[in-house]
Amino acid sequence: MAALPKKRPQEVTLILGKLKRHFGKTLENASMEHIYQACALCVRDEIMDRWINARNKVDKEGKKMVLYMSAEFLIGRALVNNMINLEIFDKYKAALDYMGVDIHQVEQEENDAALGNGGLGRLAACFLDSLSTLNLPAMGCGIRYEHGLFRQRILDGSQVEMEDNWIETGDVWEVENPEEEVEIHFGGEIHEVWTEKGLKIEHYNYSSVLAVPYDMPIVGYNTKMPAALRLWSARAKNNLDMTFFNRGDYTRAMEERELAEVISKVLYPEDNHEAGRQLRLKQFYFFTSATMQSMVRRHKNLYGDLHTLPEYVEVQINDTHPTLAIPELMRILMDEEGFGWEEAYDVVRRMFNYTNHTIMSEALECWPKDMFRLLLPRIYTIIDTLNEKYCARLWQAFPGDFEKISSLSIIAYNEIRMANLCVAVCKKVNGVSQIHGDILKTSLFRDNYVMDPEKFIAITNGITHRRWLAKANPPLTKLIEKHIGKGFLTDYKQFDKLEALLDNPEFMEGFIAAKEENKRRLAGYVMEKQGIEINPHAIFDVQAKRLHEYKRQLLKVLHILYLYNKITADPASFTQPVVFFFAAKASPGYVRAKNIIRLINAVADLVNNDPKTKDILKVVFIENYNVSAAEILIPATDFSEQLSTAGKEASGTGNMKFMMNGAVTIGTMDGANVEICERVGRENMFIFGATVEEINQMQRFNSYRPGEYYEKDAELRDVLNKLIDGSLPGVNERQFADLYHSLIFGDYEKADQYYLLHDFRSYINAFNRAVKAYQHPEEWYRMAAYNTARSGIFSSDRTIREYNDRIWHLEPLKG
Ligand code: B1N
Repeated sequence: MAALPKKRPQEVTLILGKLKRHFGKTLENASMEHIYQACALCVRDEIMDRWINARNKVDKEGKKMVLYMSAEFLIGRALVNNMINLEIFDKYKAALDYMGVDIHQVEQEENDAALGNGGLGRLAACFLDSLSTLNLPAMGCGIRYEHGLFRQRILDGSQVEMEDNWIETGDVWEVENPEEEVEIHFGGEIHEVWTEKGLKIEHYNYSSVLAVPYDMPIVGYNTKMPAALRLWSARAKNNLDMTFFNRGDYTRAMEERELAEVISKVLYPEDNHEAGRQLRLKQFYFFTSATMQSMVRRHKNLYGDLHTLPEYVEVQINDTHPTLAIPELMRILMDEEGFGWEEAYDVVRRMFNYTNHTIMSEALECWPKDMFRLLLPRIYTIIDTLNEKYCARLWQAFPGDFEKISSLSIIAYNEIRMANLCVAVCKKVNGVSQIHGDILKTSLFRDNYVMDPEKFIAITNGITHRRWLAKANPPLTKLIEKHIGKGFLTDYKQFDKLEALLDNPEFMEGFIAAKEENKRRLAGYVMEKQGIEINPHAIFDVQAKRLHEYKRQLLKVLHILYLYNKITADPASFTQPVVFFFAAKASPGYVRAKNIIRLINAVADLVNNDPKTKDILKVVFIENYNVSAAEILIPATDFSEQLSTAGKEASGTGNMKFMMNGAVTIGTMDGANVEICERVGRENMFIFGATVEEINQMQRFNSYRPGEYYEKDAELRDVLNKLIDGSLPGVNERQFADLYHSLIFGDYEKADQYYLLHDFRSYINAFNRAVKAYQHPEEWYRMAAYNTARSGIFSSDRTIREYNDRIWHLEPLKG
C-alpha cells in the first residue's frame, strides 16, 4: 500500500459529507456503491456552477449554438472521465487512498450509459466532449432510453441478451426539467379550414404523449462551457384514465400510460440496419418534435422573432434518424406561428445539415407511406409538399428523365426515403471519411452532386483523446506528459512532438513498459471476468467492433483455422504465440451474425484445447463489449484488425483508437484506414485486400467466382471444410452449413458478397508480414510509437474544428 499522505485531503470531508447527508452512512458502513454515488455527487457539484454560468452567458451574449441531434449517444462511464477533464482526478484518488478505498473499484460501480449501438453513437459522445473542450455552445439532443444496449453473455458459446439498467447508477448525472416538458401528438385526422387569414390546418382526435427533458452535463477538458446532453423521456398525460377506472376497468385505466411510456423504453439494438418498425418511427418523431418545440420556445423567449432562428441555431442531424425535425419545424412555424410555406421553408433550409454514415442499402431509412400517414398525418402532408416542390426542381435539372427523378424523389413506390429528404433540404451533406465522401459524390448521391456540388463535403471522423488516451491509458499518458507536457490534451497538433522522441531510448523504454503494463491489465481482466489465463508475452491481436458480415470477423476465423491446420500438420511452421481477441455484439435478430459468434467460440474450443496448438494460439471472446471494456482492450493491443470489405465501412473510429494507443493496423483500404495509411505510410501498417475500384470492377462485370478459389486453393478448401466436417467441438455438423454455403454457393450473384475468399491469401500475407515485424522488437516498437505520434489528426477536436469552419461558424465562449 502507498504511504498515507500526512494531511487529510479536503476531498475526504466532501465525500464523507455526501455519504452522511444523502445515505445516512459513515465510511465504515457504506457500500462501494454508496461511495461511488458520494464521489459522483461531489464531482457534480464542481460542474454545476460552470454549467449554469456558461448557459447564462450564451443566452446573454446572444451566441449561436449547435443542436447535435442523434438517436444514439454511447457515453460509457462518467465519473473518472469527468474527474480527468476537471483536472481533479489526482485529488480524489489521493482522498480515496487516504480513506483506504481503491478508486478503480469505485469506478466499476458505475454502469456504462450505453444509449447507442456502436460507432455512430460513440462518435456523438466524442463530439460533445470536443465541443465542450473547444468552448463551443452546444446541446446534444436524443432519447432517454430506460434500457440501453443489451448486456451480452456467452452461454455454451452462444450470445444471450440480458437487460441493461444504466439508470440505476447513471441518474446522479441527470437533472430532470419537468417545467420544460412538451406535448407530442400522434395519429388523428387533419382538416383544412378557411379562416379570414387564409387556409388553416387543424388536427383532431390525436393521442398525446408528454416529453420530459433530462439534462446531463458533458464536461470537456478544462472547459468554460460544459455542453448539455438533453435526453427526452416519454410520459403519459394522465396517469390513470378515470373514466375506465370509475367503471372498474383498471387495466384499461392504465393502458394509456403504458402505451405512452413504451416510447422511450428501449434502444433498438441494430447497427447499420433499419427495419421500418412503427415504434421506431414513434421514437424518432417523439424526440425530434420535442427538440424543435423546445428550440422554438427558447428562441421566442430570448429573441422574440422566429425569422432570426438561423442566426442563432445550427442543427446537425446524425444520420437520417432525426430527419423528422425538418418537417416538424415547418409544421410549428406554419400551423402554430402563422408562417406561410415559403417563409417557413426559408428558415428551415438555412438551419439543417446532414451527416451520412453508411451506404449499406439495408441501413438507408425508408418508411411505408401508409403507416407513416396514419401515425403522423400532418407531417406526411408536409413531406408530400416538399416532395412535389423538389420534383419540380428535379424536372428542371433532368427534363424527361423519369427514372432519375423517381430515384431522387422523396416519396416513391409507396415509401418515404429519409436520405433523399435530407439531401433535398439540408445546407450541407457530409461523409465521415475522405473515401466515403467520394463514394457519396460518385455513387449514392451522384445525381444530387451534379445539381448542387457545393453541398457535398467530407469531414473525417475523430475520437476524443481525453477518454481514449488520458482515461484509457494512464501509463502512456504519463510518459507523454513527462516528455512533452500536458499541452497535447487540448492541442492535438502537439502529438507531432512525439516523432522526435522515437530516437530517445528513455521514451522508447517507457513506451514498451506502458504496453506491457496494459497487456498485464488486460490479462488480469480476462482472468477476473472469464477465468481465462493468457500469456502476456504473446502478440495481442484484437478485432473489436459490432458483429457484421461486412466487417468480416469470419475472415479472421478462417485465418485462425488456417494456422491451426498448419501447426497441427507441422509444429515448426508457426511458433509465434498469439492471442486472438474478439469482442462483438450481434443484433438479436441477425441470425448469421449470432452464428459467427457461435463459430468463434467453437474455434476457441478447438485451438485452446489441442495440445499441438494450445501454447501457440489462444482465442478469447470478450463478453459484453462496451465502452468500458474497450478502454481496457485497446491500450493492450499490438495488432489492430480492420478487415472490412473495401467501400463498406464509412469510416471506422476503433481504428483510430487503436492507432493512438500504439497498435499497428492490419487493414483494407477502406474508410479512415486510407487516411491512417496516408499518415504513417505503407511501411508502418499492413494493407491487404481488394480496393474499392477492384471490387467495383468485379461487380460491374459480374466476374467474381468464389467457387474457383475453393477449387484451386487446397489450403483454403481444408479451412472451409472444417466448418462442416465435424471437426469443431460442441456443435452439430449442420451448425455452420449456412456460413459455408454463403461463401461458396449462395444465390449465384450473392455468393461471398463480402469477398472473403478473394482476400484470404492477401490477408495471410499481411498477417505474416506483421508477425515478422513484431519479431524485431526495436523496429516494432518504433513502428507502434510512430503510429501514436502520427495520430493527433484523428482527435475529434480536429473534426469539430472542421465542422465549425465549414458548416456551423460558431464562436467559442470566452473567459
Ligand atoms: O458510423 C460510424 C462509422 O465510423 C462507421 O463506419 C459506420 O458504420 C457507423 C443505423 C447505423 N453507420 N450507420 C450506422 C447505426 C445505427 C442504425 O440504426 C445505422 N452506424 C454507422 C461513425 O461515423
